[in-house]
Amino acid sequence: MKNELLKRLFEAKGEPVSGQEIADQFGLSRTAIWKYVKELESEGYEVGTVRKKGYYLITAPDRVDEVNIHKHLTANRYGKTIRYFDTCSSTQIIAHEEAQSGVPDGTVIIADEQTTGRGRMLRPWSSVAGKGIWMSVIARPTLTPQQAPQLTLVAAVAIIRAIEDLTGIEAAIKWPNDILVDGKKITGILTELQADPDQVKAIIIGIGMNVNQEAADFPEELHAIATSLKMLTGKSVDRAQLVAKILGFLELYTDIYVKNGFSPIKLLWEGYSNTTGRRIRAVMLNETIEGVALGISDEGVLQLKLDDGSIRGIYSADIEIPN
Ligand code: BTX
Repeated sequence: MKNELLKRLFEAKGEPVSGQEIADQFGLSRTAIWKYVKELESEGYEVGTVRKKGYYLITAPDRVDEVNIHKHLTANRYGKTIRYFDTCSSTQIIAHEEAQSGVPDGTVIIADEQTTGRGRMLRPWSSVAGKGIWMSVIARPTLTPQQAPQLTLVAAVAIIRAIEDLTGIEAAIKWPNDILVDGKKITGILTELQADPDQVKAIIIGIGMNVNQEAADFPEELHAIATSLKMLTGKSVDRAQLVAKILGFLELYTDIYVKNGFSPIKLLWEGYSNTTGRRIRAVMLNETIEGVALGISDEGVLQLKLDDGSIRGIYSADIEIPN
């Protein structure tokens, strides 16, 4: 009910909304509606009252909840269902549980803060309250499990487009899952799979984006390697609007991938890649090799030309750029 009230306040764009009418419609008392208004105020919304006319919204806090995201959403499926948490362990963990319970394609789990956000190989992901986008999208595209890893690259392209559209910042992709600006990490992507041997059940696309942090919001060890949109532009960014943009591009590019294959995405991806054509070091679990990055294959596998002229396909690694 509180969400419904909020939705109406937003839709009225500052005009008064009659408490009496809402009360009648939902079979509640006016006092009940007043209590919901008080709850909204305690969450940071500023609500005004006009006698005999009702309530109107003065300001809304920068919250990445369903109502705020839906104000900007253009996607048809992605983001239609949103579960928002003020705080949670990891949206990725919750998304895995929700995916098992059969939620629809494009369901989003999003939190204002994560206490145990994680990256690849369970590395910690810094997810402070109120400053970033910490979300997991449950996608159910008709793909084989072999085609699933490319979704990390699809997501990277979608995120870069969203950042560019909203802020004008031109970010770059470091294969496979980092988005960088000026060599510092602004976004990490973690793609995980639930599948039968021949069919994808769900792909959980975890996106961690640094938006409104100041340098002091990052732990010491990240100062040299992380940045945020606010640190780059000096301006705060409306996180809900950015989430809606990411979801729009993510749906668009996922659909293109499913319908037309990876080639169109690969073209876009290579335009944004900061590794193609450069000498790089691929650090893998058991081995570290150096060579020139030639680009990616149609399977999203990084092609590395070694000094002896041979070409190696890299499926998973951390990439470093040697001095
Ligand atoms: P990754 O394994 O490529 O990167 C993890 C590394 O990035 C860490 O070891 C650390 O050095 C650095 N790092 C940690 N936090 C930050 C940060 N906020 N900004 C920049 N660098 C950082 C990348 O993994 C994938 C991250 C996905 C995070 C999302 S958030 C929503 C979802 N839920 C969840 O628990 N994970 C995903």
